[in-house]
Amino acid sequence: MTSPADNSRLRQITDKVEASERLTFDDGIFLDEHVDLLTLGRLANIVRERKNGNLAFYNTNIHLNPTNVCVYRCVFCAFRSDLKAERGYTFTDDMIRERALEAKAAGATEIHVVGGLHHQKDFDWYVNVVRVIHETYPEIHIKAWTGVEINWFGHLTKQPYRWVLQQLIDAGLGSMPGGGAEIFHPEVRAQICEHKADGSNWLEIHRTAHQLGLRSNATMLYGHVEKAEHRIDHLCKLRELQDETHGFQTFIPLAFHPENTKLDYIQKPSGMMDLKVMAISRLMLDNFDHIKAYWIMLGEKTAQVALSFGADDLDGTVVHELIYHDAGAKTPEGLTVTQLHHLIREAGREPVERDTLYRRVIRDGAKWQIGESVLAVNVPAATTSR
Ligand code: V47
Ligand code: SF4
Repeated sequence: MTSPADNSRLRQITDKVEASERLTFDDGIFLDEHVDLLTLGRLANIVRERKNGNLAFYNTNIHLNPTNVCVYRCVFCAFRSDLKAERGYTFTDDMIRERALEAKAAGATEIHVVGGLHHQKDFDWYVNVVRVIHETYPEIHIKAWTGVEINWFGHLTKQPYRWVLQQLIDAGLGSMPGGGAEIFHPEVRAQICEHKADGSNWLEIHRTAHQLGLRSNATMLYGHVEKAEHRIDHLCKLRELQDETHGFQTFIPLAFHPENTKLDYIQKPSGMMDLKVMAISRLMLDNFDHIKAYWIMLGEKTAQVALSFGADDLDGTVVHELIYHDAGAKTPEGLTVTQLHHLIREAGREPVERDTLYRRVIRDGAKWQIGESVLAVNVPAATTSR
């Protein structure tokens, strides 16, 4: 970036960031197309430290993907299976119980549940997954079913989203994960996942969840066929809904992993792109408290650096991850708390274990209890400001 016009534009944007003013769609495009990575990182770090000081959050969690059988054929997905394929699997109640007991023994505070949309399972089967976990380990927070799954349940039951969500809440649902958002723009959705819930359905489902008192996360899948304008449009749509409901907790940019997918001719996003998307997300989503560097997807090294490029959360111990590992992720399937602490401390941040709702976890081995909200705590000043 060398022209005087570009320099003056960057000055205006820097002034806005320093004054906590909102960036426009055009500012986002300018940042994406004209600003170098270190400048993006410096700006994003201002917002990151303003919101979360020097803290970096993680949780003790476990994943459950109860089936990989899916009626949809998203071209970026290596996880799904056809109904009759040999690799298709579906958990029984006993297997679900076993996973919940494993979570209990590990002292997990959260179970993250997502899967395929099985051709032959009715809505009660999905409600039952939540109920079995809840009955086996009532203390665990169940973060389950993406907007795409809720949309499918609406289709199965012919009932409104509000009704579907209420049944799941009654069975023990605690919040919703952010998956299924991909890229909202119809031009992109038509190329990568044309049949599943569209962007407006996804947003409507999260709006309804927030109105019912559920918190949820949001994601964006990048590094495939989308362009800067689609990514910035996606972020602006999330920001608009957050203005209305304040129900989103965390935003998670998800880097596309091409291996074993129909898009395997596309190169995996570079470390430069991962950090750029992280930083721009932090800058555009001024009303989101947290930005997550999902280490499973980024790799531990990039996730660690991302803690200075806008991110304040690494997700968790994550045992039994399949979606990224089926798509070629080389990261381990889980990290210990000691390893997470080491990653965070080496990055110059202070590790804090949180629960799904961003309250401090007070822990004695596998025994734990919930403390106050992390944002209610005096956020310590960072020493790493650049
Ligand atoms: O919606 C699927 C993505 C998502 C691939 O809420 C892929 O805390 C890259 O949403 N390459 C599911 N991405 C995972 C998800 C998530 C992950 C971590 C934390 C949270 C949270 C949510 O994974 C899907 C899709 O966007 N995905 N296949 C792939 N080959
Ligand atoms: Fe099915 Fe989800 Fe994979 Fe799409 S991303 S094919 S909905 S499992």
